[in-house]
Amino acid sequence: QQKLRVGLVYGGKSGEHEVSLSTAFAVMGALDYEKYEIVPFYITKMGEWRVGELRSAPFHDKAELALESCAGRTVHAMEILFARLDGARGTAGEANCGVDVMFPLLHGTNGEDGTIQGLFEMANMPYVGAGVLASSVGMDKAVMKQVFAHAGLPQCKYVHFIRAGWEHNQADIIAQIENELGYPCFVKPANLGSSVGISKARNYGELIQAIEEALRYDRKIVVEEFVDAREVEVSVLGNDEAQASVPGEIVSSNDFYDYKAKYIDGKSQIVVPAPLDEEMLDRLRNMAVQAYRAIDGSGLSRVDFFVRRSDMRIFINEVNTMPGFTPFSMYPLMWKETGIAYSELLDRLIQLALERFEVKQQLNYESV
Ligand code: G1L
Repeated sequence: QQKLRVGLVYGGKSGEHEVSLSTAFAVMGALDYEKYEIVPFYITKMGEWRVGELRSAPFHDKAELALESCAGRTVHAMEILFARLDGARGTAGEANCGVDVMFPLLHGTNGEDGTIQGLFEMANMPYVGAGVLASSVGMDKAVMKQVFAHAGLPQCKYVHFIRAGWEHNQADIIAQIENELGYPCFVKPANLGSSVGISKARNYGELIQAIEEALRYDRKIVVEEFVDAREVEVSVLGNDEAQASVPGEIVSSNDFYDYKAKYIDGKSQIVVPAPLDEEMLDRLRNMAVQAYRAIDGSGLSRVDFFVRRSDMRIFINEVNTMPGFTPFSMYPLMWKETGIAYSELLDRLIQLALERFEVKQQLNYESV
C-alpha cells in the first residue's frame, strides 16, 4: 500500500507568517505516518519557495520548518505547474516531489486569497480547503455581505464604498453612515487578510480619521453598525454535504464566570458548547451550513456570528475559509467537542480534497 504524499505549504509573505509555522508544526505532528508521507514547502517572507525532502516523520524542532539546509533547492511558485498536468503520479525528482495533495497553511500573498488555490488548479493538483471562489469571497467582506444578503441571512447594517467613491462623494457617504448606522460604528478594510486598519468611530471626527486610516490598507471599505452582542462560532466540514459542529463562544474575561472554558489569551476564553438553548444552537448550525453553501464552500470554514444581548437575535458576521488551525484553535476545538479529534480532522480534510478533485476530473473528461 503506497502512502499518500501530502505537500505542506506554510510560511508566506503575510503578517501571519509565524502563525502559519506553528500551525504547520502542529499539523505535521498530528498526521498519521502509517498513511501519509509529507513534503514540506516553505515560502520565505521574501516569497521564495523552498522544497524539503520527502519525509515519513515530523520534524523534531519547529526551527527545522525553515528548511535552511534546502536553501539551495528553491523553486519558483510557477514550477509547481509543470508537475501533474498528465495526471500521472509524480516522482520525488520533480519540482513538487510528486505530491498527491497540497495542504496550504497560509494566507495568499498580499492577503489576496484564492491565489494559491488558483495555482493548484492550474497544476491540476488536489488541495485541502476552500476552492478559488470561496477563498476569494471569504476574503472580501463587502462581496461576502452581498452574498449573505442574497441568501437571506440576517446580518448587521453596513455601508461599503471604494476609494474613488470616497474622493467624489464624501458628504453622501458620511450622511449614509450617520443616517443608517449611527455611532459608534466600526470601519474596516474590506480585505480580511489585513487585521490592521480596523477602528471604532464614536463621532464625525473619528469617522473621517478611521476611514482615512482604513484606506491606507485597502481601496475598499466596509463600515458596520455597532451591535452589543456575544460572539458565537460554528465549524463547518465537508463538500456538498457539509456538517456543522457544536457552536462555541468567545467570552471575554469580564463576562467569564464559571464555564468550563479553554484559555486563548489573557483576555478571552473559548466555551464549547456555547451556553445557549438547544433551539438557538440548532439555528446557528443551520445558518452556518447555509452561509457555507452561499459562498460555495468546500473542505472547511469557520462561520462567525453575533448574538445580540438585548433580544438574542442572530447576525452572521463572516465565513473564514482559513481559520486558526492549531489543536487549541476554535475550529479544531469545536470539532473535538462534536466528536472529531484533530488527527481525524486532518484525515477527513485530505479525503475531501481528493473527492472534490475526482468529481472535477470527471467533469473535465466528459467535456472533452
Ligand atoms: F487547508 C485548510 F485546511 F483549508 C486550511 C488552510 C489554512 C485550514 C486552516 C488554514 N489556516 C491558516 O493557514 C492560518 C490561520 C494558520 C493562516 Cl496563516
